[in-house]
Amino acid sequence: MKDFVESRFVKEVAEITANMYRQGWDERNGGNISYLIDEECVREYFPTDKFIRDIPLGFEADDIVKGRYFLVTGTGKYFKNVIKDPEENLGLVKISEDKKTAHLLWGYRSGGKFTSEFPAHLMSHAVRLKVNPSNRVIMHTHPTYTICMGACLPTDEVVFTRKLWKSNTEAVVVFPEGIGVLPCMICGTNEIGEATAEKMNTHRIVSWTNHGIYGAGNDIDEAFGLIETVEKTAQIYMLTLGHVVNEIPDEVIIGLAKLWNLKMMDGVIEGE
Ligand code: 2HA
Ligand code: ZN
Repeated sequence: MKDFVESRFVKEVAEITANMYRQGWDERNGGNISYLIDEECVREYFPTDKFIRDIPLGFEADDIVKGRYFLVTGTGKYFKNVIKDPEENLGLVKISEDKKTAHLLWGYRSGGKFTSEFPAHLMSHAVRLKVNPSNRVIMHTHPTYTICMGACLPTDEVVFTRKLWKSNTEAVVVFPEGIGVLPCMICGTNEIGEATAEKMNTHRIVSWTNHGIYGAGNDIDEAFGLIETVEKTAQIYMLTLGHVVNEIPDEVIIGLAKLWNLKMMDGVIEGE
């Protein structure tokens, strides 16, 4: 069997975590990623009925993730270190039949476990898979300007989305469904996981006020691309705050949505 460390899945996560660290988004153990891998891919590397150990999930996961495999960043692990030692900082788990346990197939070498946010990730995966069966990735990170922007605005997703769309012409094109916004909450709990997943019914990105962002995508590039576009836009917003002379007119935003045949989030642009 092939060596999982050499797989494209481990390489993709190792490269993106290093990249995100260099963006300055993932200080210390900040951020976490989970990546759904299809069984036929897992079979190239492992027998699918032999496990290293079991790790309780701490909640009962949705039926849709039962028996599925996730490559997940480890709790307390640093994004900057994944590329140096993937087997210590990542783990591959299979969700058990009773949906309460994760069977470990690979990784967390020194006895570690998945990120404390894994329940929140699984809840978001379940919702996104129902909306879009091709969704594979949930990504959480602490992008600086997005957090600044959240601190400066009311916790209102129409207001947040409008400010983003009015600051960068790419914004409405990349996330026409807008950004979901949660108030400041205690992270690592099932409550914030449920609230995030609820937003994921209608948005692929959710801002956690005073904390960071959650993004979903069909692959690593798509989830990252979504987050980096929000962050770039938030940077433009914060750097121009109080000085803006040329704000993107509503007609241009409507024109962009028409050009790309996009369904915009309701209530953000007047007259739409
Ligand atoms: O994994 O980012 O939200 C560390 C965190 C918690
Ligand atoms: Zn976080």
